[in-house]
Amino acid sequence: MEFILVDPQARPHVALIQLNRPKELNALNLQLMGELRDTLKQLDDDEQVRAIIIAGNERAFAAGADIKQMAGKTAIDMLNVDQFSTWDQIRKTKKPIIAAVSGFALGGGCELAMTCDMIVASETATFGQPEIKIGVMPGAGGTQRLTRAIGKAKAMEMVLTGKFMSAAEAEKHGLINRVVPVELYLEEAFRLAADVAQMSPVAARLAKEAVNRSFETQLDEGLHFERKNFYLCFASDDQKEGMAAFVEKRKPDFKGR
Ligand code: DAK
Repeated sequence: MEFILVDPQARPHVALIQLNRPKELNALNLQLMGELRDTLKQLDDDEQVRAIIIAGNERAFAAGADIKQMAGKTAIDMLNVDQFSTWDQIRKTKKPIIAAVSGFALGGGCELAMTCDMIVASETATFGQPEIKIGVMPGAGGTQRLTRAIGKAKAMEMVLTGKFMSAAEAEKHGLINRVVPVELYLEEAFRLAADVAQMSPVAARLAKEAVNRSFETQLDEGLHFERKNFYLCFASDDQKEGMAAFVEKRKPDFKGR
């Protein structure tokens, strides 16, 4: 891996992926995205991993897709590269993913954070979809996920003017989970990941699937999907363990079975 650092057991059951192109503010070139896709697939298949954190560095989570790499491309070049398979792989990751964002999360960087399941930000985090300023528009979910997260008016303003949103505003509008001082943001992401990693991995997977389904279906169908996943939890040893532990007044020991 050239542009990504991976620690599969940064904390018990928690993996850390760090985007690592600091000089380019972690601009997401095709190689980096390919490495991220392959790493997520590996971690998703690793039974020891129960939660994944994606972070950049203090100055930048990611300042967007690599403009220098895209500048000369034609529509057919973009089509043939089929970057969407990479983004789809990220979206299909079954384990919970937390974005730990400090500094710039712009364009594809903001979209990457929004593709994750939760976002912990430092006070210096800045979110934006500034593609309009370079003559294009969001291409990896920005118009859809941002709108669902913060509503039409604010999303429209960000997408049409390229204006950035501070971490405090992003928290106020429900784009992110929480804001903490910059020296604590990674630790806070680890804390949240550890909370998730203590739970049943089976239940976490099924619950993540069900929450995500709510973005794609009518209420009726979503409730039906939720119910099926709820029943499926009862096929797991973890359900037996979780409920037995409650009755016996002890901590559950979930195995992901
Ligand atoms: N691409 C390439 N290089 C970048 C970059 C980017 N997005 N952002 C920053 N850099 C590079 C700069 O060129 C500079 O490199 P040198 O000139 O030193 O070689 C270095 O990082 C430091 O940046 P600055 O000198 O500009 O630093 P400043 O602090 O002055 O400014 C900034 C920071 C973040 C405000 C500024 O760098 C900036 O505006 N960056 C561009 C932000 C942007 O427009 N992002 C959106 C890009 S378009 C798709 C999926 C995704 C996408 C499209 C399609 N498919 C699935 C099909 C996404 C598109 C985008 O993200």
